[in-house]
Amino acid sequence: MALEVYWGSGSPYAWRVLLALEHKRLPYLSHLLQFSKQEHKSPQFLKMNFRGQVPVIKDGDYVCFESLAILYYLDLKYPARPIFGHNPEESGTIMRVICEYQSYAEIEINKIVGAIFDGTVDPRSEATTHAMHLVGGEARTIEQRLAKSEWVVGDEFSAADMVASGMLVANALNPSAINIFNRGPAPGFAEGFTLAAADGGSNCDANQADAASCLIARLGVRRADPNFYFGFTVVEFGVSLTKTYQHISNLVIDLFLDTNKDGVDDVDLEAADWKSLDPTNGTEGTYVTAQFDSTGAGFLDWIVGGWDYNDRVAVLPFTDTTSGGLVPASFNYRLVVTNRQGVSDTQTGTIDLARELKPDLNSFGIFRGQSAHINVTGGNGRMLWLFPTNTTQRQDDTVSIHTAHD
Ligand SMILES: N[C@@H](CCC(=O)N[C@@H](CS)C(=O)NCC(=O)O)C(=O)O
Repeated sequence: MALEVYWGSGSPYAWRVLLALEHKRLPYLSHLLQFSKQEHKSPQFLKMNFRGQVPVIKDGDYVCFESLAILYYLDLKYPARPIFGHNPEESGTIMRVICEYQSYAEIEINKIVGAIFDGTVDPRSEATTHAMHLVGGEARTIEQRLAKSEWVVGDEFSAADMVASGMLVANALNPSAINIFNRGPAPGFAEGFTLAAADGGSNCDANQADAASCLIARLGVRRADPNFYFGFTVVEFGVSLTKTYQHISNLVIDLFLDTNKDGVDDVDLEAADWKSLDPTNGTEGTYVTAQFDSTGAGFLDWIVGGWDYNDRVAVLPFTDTTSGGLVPASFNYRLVVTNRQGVSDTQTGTIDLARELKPDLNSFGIFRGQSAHINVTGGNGRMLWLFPTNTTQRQDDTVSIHTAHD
């Protein structure tokens, strides 16, 4: 029998459980109780939870209430996509953050909520102001964590996010801003793009990321600042790979564009070692971009800078149609990355630059220990951020943006 969940609208405790069920992709039967009709005080409900509070779950004959207990039960009973960490240290930290939240934040939040909704406390009282200060302090500890990672603990959504998400609603009302924090040890660079596709290429899925043929991690796109390109209007592609390249000249990166979306490629944007593109005049070890039309006629575009040995990300510039290049505002693409061993990987997708997400800064340096607060306009979507000077494992990241179209 399907798992059943009893919940009430606007209850952050119930949200925790719904988030866990969704995250674990567990099918469930939803019972939305009406507080106004006192459905949570009915004799049937009180049999499940004598306190008359949501959430409650029923899994076969087993009934559980108290949101944190439910999360714990669900994780033990359905261990796939764990929410209490992958090892004792992660579990300890997740539980620590939850305990801190419950001991120091939740108790104060409930005083403020009481003041606003139930009228049990005077909103202007010293006690409420004091509670607000304490909650602000606790919120900052969570915010500091989120400045360094997309999730409250570690690299994944966990029970800590589910528990603290009630408090984070204020943050979620303004998710058009992102924080980037340089954890050190050196100054770093951040490069922001609109994500084109997050999955790997055709040769890999999430379970095969280590396969030799799985090269592509993500592709992003943006219009570059013309000041960086002598006034030319240039489209930059941000590419991240699953593996490091010893020298970027070991890679040939082709973006085949179907500009009129008729199923036939009409433009080849290529990034490769200059010598391989122009054996007579090209300099070996200099990485460049070039553009070719459907007849094979082409031109050298830009020298690619900014990469380092053993990186796995690159920013590739190509001049657009308004400055004499072949990149239009909208097209279907086939990204093909080929390494020196002749292994190649392919990703296909569609790009529409009218849907570009525009951060107020998309290319900047940031000192160790500093954070940058970046506002984004342009609508909803996902951004790809590349950190070329970071350690290779952490050179790319994605973030969801929700803004009104500007
Ligand atoms: N500690 C409980 C709190 C549950 C709770 O306070 N639920 C509220 C909704 S946010 C409720 O059902 N209130 C109805 C009542 O107490 O009469 C948990 O974590 O599940």
